[in-house]
Amino acid sequence: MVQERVLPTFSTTPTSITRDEGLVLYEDMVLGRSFEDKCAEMYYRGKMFGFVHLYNGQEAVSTGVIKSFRPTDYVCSTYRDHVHALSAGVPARQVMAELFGKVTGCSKGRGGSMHLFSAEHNMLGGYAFVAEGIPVATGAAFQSKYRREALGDASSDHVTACFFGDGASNNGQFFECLNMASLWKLPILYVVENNKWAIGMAHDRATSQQEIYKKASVFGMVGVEVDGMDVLAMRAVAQEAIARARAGEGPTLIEALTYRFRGHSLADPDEMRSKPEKEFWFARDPIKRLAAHMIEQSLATSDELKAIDKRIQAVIEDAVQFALDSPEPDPKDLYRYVFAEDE
Ligand SMILES: Cc1ncc(C[n+]2csc(CCOP(=O)(O)OP(=O)(O)O)c2C)c(N)n1
Ligand SMILES: [Mg+2]
Repeated sequence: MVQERVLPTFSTTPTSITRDEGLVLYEDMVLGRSFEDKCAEMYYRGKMFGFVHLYNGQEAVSTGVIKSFRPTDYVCSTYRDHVHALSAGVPARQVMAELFGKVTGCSKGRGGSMHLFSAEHNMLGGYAFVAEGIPVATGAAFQSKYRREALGDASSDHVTACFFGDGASNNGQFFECLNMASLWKLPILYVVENNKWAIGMAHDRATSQQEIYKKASVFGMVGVEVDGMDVLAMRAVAQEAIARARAGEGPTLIEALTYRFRGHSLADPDEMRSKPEKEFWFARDPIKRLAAHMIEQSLATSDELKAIDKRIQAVIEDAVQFALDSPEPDPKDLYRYVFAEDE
């Protein structure tokens, strides 16, 4: 069993939330979880092809960061990208249709599960290659700064969030990009979702310095460790990092300690991880934790939360129906979108 790291000392104390803020966070996490539970069902019913990687258990990371963003900020993900896209505002219909390979999908049916894009929602993509999104996100942060400082566009104060895994943090692109981002004080959050595993490779067997956030220090960057199963802690750390980025004070490396509740992909029988390890993390389910907090603090009743669950279920059913009813891409359009088209 992978030794559990003692859950972190926060650099930031989670701030209290209002009822409305709590409901937004709750709804977003329920959307992510329910959407993906439905993905598993549709995958096993043969509606999706290729690999499908689910995010169950990690929702607090996406929600805590992206719901602290403005709609004009940028999000960059990995192949485990459905929930980041949903948090960024890509409609469930468009994400489901993309997973079905339909022309109405956010990547017009060309990308599938691992390649969700939406220019409209500043979703810079899911990427199948490990660590491939890190340079893309770093470039997005660079352009925000360049527009503002070199081209004099004062409105260009956008922040980028770059999500990737513990496995990706051993890739060379991670180190190269952190170096540049710190040197140029780029407005970016590097969010490592440390779920302890890279497919079947345990983090402690692959990584010399296991506390990934400490790697920020060699670049003179702020690095923080946060409980990635606690959306309020995620939100507090994200808000602080976003404020720093927007103020021109540069990047932050955030290591979120989290866990995926399912196998690496829907094709993985998930036999590598021990039962006690899984149980340790299942008990920290971020959705149940926020629900308990909201009820305890009298921010919402159990019935109100159940009503949200029900409403989201209807959104998911609608997304599935939309995806089923949508057409496949036309073979005559095979070469479309390879190059930019004239307006
Ligand atoms: C460059 C590259 N090498 C290897 C792979 C095969 N691969 C796919 S996912 C994965 C594990 C990555 O683990 P991590 O970064 O921790 O992300 P997680 O799946 O845990 O979210 C590997 C090695 C790949 N897709 N790209
Ligand atoms: Mg991992």
